[in-house]
Amino acid sequence: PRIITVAAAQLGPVKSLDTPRLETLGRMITLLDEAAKAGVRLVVYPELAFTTFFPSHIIEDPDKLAAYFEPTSQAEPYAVINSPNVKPLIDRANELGVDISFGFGERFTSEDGRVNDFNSAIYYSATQKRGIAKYRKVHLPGRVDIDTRPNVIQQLEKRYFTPGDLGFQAFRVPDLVDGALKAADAASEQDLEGKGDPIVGMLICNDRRWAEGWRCYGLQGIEILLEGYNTTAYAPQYDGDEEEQEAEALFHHRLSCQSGSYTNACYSINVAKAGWEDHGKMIAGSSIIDPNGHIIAESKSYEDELVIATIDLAKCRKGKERVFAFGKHRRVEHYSLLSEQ
Ligand code: CDT
Repeated sequence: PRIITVAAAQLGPVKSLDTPRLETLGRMITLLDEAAKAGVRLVVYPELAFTTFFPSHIIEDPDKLAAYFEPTSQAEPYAVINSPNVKPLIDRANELGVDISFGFGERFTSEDGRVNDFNSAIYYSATQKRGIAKYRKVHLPGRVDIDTRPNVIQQLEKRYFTPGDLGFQAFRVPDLVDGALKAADAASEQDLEGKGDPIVGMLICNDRRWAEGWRCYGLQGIEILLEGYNTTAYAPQYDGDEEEQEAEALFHHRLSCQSGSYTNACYSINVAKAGWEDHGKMIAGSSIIDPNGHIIAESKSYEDELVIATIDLAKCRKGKERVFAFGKHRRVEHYSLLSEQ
């Protein structure tokens, strides 16, 4: 059977713009070690995992901003794995034979020399010893201009990043599921190749609130959706007191992830960077959600914490073959508005 033990590696705060990169990396490696001991085969880290949530800071000096990005290029799209800021994590994943996925600031140089910054995530296969998929955040929240109101928490993703240009490309992950039975268990109608290697996709934070991305993955037969986030718990510019705001933020986070998992009949692994960073507090609520939309494991702290579940991909079948059998029930003739402005 296609049964895998997976983990959301929630990170507590990465306190400030100056927090040493190797300190955070060490915390990530500790979580990876613990996960391997628990028999986990895939560990998912948050959005912009290696640094504080720098889009909430005003960084005007380009040289200072560069410190929060890792270089990649057309020739070396996964160069991030060789960065001294990242490589020790990759080396440990290789030693342990555990796949990892993480978010990072990507500074990409095209063949013609143009440079674009993206809010990205990759999937690294420890058996293949290479990055096998990349995603660039499509829905960038916030603003380009600095918010000049007093005491606001800045959200400058539109200033620091270009919207993702890779779309929502699902991919197969080799070697994650053991056993000859995997072909017989191929879970989705789209799985005509019968390989049985899990069909996986990635979203980043704000993307999880948009049904369109989930559905693009759903249409590709996705079985596991990986999503990391940094979500402000409360801010002076929002309505309600601090407790109310945080409860609402957590409610909308759960609502989005549970709904996306249910309506696309897939598991989702949702991973926070949580707690108090210098710019403010972020929600926790890291979770693993099943294809019926139920939360099967959830974090209990705002600190570094592993959220582990053993998932059975056959459970994606019910939704994919019944209520959300897209080929049978969708009415695309009425959906043209979705691709118009
Ligand atoms: N990092 C990120 O995308 N944060 C946004 C904040 C938007 S304000 C609700 C999020 O959707 O969580």
